[in-house]
Amino acid sequence: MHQSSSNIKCLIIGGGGHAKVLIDTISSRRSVQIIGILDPEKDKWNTNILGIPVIGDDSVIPKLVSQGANAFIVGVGSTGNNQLRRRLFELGIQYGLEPIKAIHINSICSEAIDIGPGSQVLPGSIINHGSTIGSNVIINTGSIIEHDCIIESHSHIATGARLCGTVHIGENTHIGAGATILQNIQIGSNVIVGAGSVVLEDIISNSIVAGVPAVPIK
Ligand code: JB3
Repeated sequence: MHQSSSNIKCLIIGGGGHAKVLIDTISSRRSVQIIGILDPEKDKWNTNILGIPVIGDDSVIPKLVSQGANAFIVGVGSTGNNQLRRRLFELGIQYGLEPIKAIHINSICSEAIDIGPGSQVLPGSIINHGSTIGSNVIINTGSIIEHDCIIESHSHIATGARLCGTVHIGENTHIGAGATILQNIQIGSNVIVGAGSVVLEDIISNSIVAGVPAVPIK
């Protein structure tokens, strides 16, 4: 595991499966030093994940800040539960940490896009011209965000999902693995789109849809 000597000393909040992909992603750029992982599971404390120590739970953040930690990223993927990811993002901000972006060196990002703080663009994903990504968004492995899409904060585009051109996704929304959203579709906030769904019509906020074509299931 490469350890950068960067002045950006980053904590990863959450130490499960997603955190491993995130460590690979951050390490691919070598511009950030990851100094530790925080996780409430005591059996992980004093172990390490890909060479990064698991230091304790979130209550140790103030001590780590006093020791030089100055940045963070949410390491929890939490499929379908973006409220937890949102809460952890707000926690890092409260403690005065800077949210870093994690953009894998083997992702393909147009130069004409905006990516907000704390957002994650994982290996093999593509973001095309004119798209805007909010804060604390996950663009997971191998997903495709076509031209002129808007993805609002705390949303998660899961592995292999595809957004065609000019799709709008609201806050805290989860687009399941392998789902396809056709062009110009508007999806609200707090929506879950089931894995493998094909979305042909707009979806209102606070709903769960699934299937081919996707229909409301709750
Ligand atoms: O499908 C893919 C490619 N990735 C999935 C990802 C999107 O979601 C992955 O396979 C998993 O389904 C899931 O990954 P995640 O979120 O890392 O899940 P898990 O492996 O269960 O780890 C979550 C970790 O977050 C656990 O170690 C929890 O203890 C920790 N956690 C939960 N609440 C927390 C908190 N950590 C901190 N620091 N604070 C919390 O409040």
